[in-house]
Amino acid sequence: MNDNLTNGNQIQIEDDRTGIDVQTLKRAFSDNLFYALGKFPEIATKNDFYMALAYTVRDRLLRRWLNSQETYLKQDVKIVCYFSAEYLIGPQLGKNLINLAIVEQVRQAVEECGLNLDDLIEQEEEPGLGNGGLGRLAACYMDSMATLNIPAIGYGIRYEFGIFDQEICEGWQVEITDKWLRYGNPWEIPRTEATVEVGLGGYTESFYDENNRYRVRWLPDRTVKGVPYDTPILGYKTNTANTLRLWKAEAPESFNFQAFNVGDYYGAVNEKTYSENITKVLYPNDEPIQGKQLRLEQQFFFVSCSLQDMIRLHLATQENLDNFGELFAAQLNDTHPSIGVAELMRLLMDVHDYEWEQAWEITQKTFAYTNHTLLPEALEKWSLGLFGSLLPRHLEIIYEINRRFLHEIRTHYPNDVSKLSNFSLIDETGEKYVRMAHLACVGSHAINGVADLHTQLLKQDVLRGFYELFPEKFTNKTNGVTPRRWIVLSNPELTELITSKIGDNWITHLEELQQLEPFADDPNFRNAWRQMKQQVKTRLARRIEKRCGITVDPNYSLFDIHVKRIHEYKRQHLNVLHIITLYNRIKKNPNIDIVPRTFIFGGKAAPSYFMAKLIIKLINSVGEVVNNDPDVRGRLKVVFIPDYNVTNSQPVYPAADLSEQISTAGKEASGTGNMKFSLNGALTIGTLDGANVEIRQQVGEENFFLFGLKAEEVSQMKSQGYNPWEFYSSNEALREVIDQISSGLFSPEESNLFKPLVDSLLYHDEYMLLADYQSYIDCQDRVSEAFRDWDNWTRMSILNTARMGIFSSDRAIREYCQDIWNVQAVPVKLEDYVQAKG
Ligand code: OX2
Repeated sequence: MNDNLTNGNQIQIEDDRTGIDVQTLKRAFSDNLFYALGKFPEIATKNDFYMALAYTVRDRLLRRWLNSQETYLKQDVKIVCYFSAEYLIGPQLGKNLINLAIVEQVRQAVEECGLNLDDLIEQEEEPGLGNGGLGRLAACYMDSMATLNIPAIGYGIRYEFGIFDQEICEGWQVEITDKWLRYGNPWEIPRTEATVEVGLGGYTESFYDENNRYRVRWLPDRTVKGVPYDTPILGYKTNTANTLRLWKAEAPESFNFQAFNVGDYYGAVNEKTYSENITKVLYPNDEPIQGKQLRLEQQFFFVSCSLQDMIRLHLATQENLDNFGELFAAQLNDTHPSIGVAELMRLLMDVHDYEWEQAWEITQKTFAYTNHTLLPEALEKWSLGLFGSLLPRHLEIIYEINRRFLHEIRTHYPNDVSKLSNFSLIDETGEKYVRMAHLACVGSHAINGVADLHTQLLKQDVLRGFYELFPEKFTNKTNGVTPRRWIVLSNPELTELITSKIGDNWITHLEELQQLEPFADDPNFRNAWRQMKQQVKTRLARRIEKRCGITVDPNYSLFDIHVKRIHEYKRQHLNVLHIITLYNRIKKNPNIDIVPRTFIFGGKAAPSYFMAKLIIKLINSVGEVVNNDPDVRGRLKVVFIPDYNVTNSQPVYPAADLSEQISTAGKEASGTGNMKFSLNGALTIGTLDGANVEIRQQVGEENFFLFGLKAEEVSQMKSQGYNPWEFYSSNEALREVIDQISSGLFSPEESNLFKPLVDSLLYHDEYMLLADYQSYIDCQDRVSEAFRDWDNWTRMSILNTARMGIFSSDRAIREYCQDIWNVQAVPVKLEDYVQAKG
């Protein structure tokens, strides 16, 4: 018998429950199936097996998780608190197996039970708690912080329904509610003991305290309970496991009791529903959010819960909050959590008795703000009426912040009254609004953009005034992605090939991919690279066949991939104009020598974004015609992969030959999909936008397909009065394509179907597709020519991977730690847990 089991007061790192040899894993797996799920193998569903395996893996990271928390608590270390309304962490099982370095043992263990590991991994339903890039960035950063042993807590919202699932019916997007919690979530643990209360509505009153000091208190007319659900975020081959703490809203008991006492049972239940609505559903972005009271409630709810939680943690070891900003660095992931500035001020002054000046110093020291967009419609502002009725105390605090801030402005610019309205936290140009970006800028000690160009444009344009006022607050932090998920997990074939040449240190030191460069000239390596690419393309081709019923050719066809949210500025429809252009060339000359291409799209449109949904329909309609035209002979294929999410994206990035990054210059803040593609050896066709600029610098101009107007040319052309019609009338090929769309060639059953799209291009063309059309087509022709020379294409592909190392999220996190957070790594020791006696 195992000695550890008889040693009653110790739970060991590895024992019969947590060992990582095949036999122990097998035993733990069947134990979990029986004891946690109540099933025998004979009656278990695939999901039962998945759950049993998930628990088995979770058991093996709990030790690291608890030791990490204990280490942070005991050592007074500075902790990063990442405030984000969105996290797109993706499926957890595969990632945790890799980080624990137990993939092979577990594969064998489940095989010996007659199961297949990949099938079980596929079974997991991912938490879709985000819209796109911003939420996925938060997830990559959580992974990197854990891997780098940076103490961190990710704070956010546990939406009951995440981003909708997308189905495609007759070419249209249909939204289905995302019931991700339906079968339970084995990765989270509720921590009901850390529940907090959050107030909403009501009024404020002033009073004099026992020391005769003027004070204000907030008397909310509702309170909601915030219950934390924790998910461990384990780093790669390290003992650090940080916490993702997501808050769920619940009704406070007291409400129910009151109502029960007066016999109002239904009223009580109603109140409960009302409270729980706060964390019911994620707002799909890209639609104006203004006026959505529930959205403001969500933001305030999770921020208040999180700040109260931090204060509780702090006071567990510290006497007071004087050094709060020395022990916490709170990063605002866009303006969504920026109400935190006012809430921390309130907590410090109204609850913990601080005076304004000291509270303000602590607040500014604590917060830093990341901006993720230049699009004016995405800059958050809340009407004063809504804001004041929900958060009366916070509005007062914001007024006071503003009063003091505008006083500084007056001293700084004594002769310029226009500055006051430009800087004010309150927009008074029409209906009055609170400007959340201004609040974030004033309340933070650091402000950053997410790519070089984006930060430059922030300084010149959107946040120009703030940059002039406090230039020292501004830095750039170019985004990054985690190589653990986006190479090791998504692309095992590439992982193996790289590791066979340069070892596996690149997984945590991505710059080491540079060592691949010399192999670009080695014909054997190029051969191996090409075979590897063929293999992953075949893998994707099989999925496409299964999911969409479309046969594509992984061997000779160029995989041209455009996956991301559907938005006019991202210009999926420019890609469509190219497809139709190629189609027309074939129709005119069916024997034309053309490089075969498979156009693969994926992405969700916000449910109320009419134009984006019409673009999805256009892609599918063009596909219908092109895919079924005998003249095409399979040389062009158009595929729309439904329900693009983290899970479905993982097989996509590795299979790309060409990555479409074709947003209008100046519109995409950074992009991160662009990085995932190029890291996996795709070549990019792109504009000088977002991080494309830096990607091109890194991989070399000769290994990047550049086209289109530059950001300053875009604004110049706009200011000179851009007329899309001129491009239409002077370009025959373009005119033909546009006319075909408007004549109903792709919508025979309803010839006017795409009229809104065509009209928008011909008469406004906000995103300058027509201006960039010819340059795009010419560039695509260069791509096709280049693809004919497979050997050189492969060389370029290798060089892309080899030179992309700086786009690791590890690099980004190191920069945040040094320049903004002033946080150090804290190694965690694995220790047996000795139970307290008695
Ligand atoms: C996105 C940006 O659009 C994208 O360019 C960027 O890569 C990503 O954030 C991560 O920084 N919502 N999503 C974004 O910005 C906002 C606002």
